Amino acid sequence: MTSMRVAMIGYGFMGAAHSQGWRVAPRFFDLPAAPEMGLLVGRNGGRVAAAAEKWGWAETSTDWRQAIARDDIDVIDIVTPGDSHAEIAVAALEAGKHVLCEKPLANSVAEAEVMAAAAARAAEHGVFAMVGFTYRRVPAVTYARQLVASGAIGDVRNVRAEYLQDWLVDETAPLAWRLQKEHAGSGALGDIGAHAIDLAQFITGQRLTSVAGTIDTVVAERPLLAEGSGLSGTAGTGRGAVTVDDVALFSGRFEQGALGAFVASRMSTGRKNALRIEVSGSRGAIAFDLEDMNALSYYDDTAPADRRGFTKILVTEPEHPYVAAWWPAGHMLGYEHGFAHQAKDFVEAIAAGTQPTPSFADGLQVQRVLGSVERSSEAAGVWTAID
Ligand code: SOE
Repeated sequence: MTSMRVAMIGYGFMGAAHSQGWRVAPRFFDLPAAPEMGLLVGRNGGRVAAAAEKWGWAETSTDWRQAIARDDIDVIDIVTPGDSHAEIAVAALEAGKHVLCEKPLANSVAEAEVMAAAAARAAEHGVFAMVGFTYRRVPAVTYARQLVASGAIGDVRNVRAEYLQDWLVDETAPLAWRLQKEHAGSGALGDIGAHAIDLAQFITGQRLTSVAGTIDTVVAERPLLAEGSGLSGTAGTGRGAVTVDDVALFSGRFEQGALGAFVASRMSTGRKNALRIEVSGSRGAIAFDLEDMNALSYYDDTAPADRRGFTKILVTEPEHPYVAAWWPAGHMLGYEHGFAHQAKDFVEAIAAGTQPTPSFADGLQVQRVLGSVERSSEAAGVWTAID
């Protein structure tokens, strides 16, 4: 079997999740090529060495350009903050490396356009890029898309999608990079709202064509970060401005006419990682909640009236997407399995010489939705077309 040697740039929270995906996927799925955890890259040599030791990467480097220049690297996996996605991804694609890039694709529509153009050029030479909207690979979510496509809920009439977290309710939580526009691009909107947008479009099979919304920063200033990254850390001395949104609310119009209501919030007290979606159709409905991720609720409006009601389907049967590779029926899967499914799907597509999904063009389209929500908010919530 051929091997596919991966260099991962970045080693924070998403680095741990991707490492788990690369490690586990070839052990549970029969893959056409074996992903190898070749090289872990980060700016701090000591820290990157410790992360590589912990997660099982063979080598380390402090220079992503050297990683891209190496002949023995096939895949560049980007798990850095959004401010470096474009530069790394474009350089990697131009060097002939396949790319997996964390979401949102970029910090702006302009950057995402450059990335999607580079991906389109590379694809002509059999070099492919994918953006990591991992929740598509939660079995219940993939199954929800299959149900909707099979006509089980009829025509989509209405969508409600929300991604709720509460890690910023605490006003003393420090100013991590996710709260700084120059690093993260946007706040709740881009970080978690992007997932809700992707999920809504993925499950319905329809794109949003226009949006109207408002974004809000609830806590305008926070203590500077002394130590830590990602979602947590210890506060140091001094304070700094929060330059991204804490909450984003918007309406969206889908291409076949249905309206959607979206919420992305890091201020939803008590909600830790609640990515929820409900799709109501002319013959039924489906509902999913990431905090109960092994289940999908299904309502069949064609059932006899005295037997109607949301049925909680445990998506843990071997017939369900991805599940057969894991445990016997009813033995639950968790957050990290999505990253193994992502690695599996990526390797399979690359080995077959086909475009993995979601592509950078898909990532660009989500970025355009995010940009349109921001423009709508600046224009007092006016309906704004997605370019
Ligand atoms: C933080 O809000 C975060 O880690 C996101 O960045 C991830 O995309 C999401 O999966 C979990 O929450």
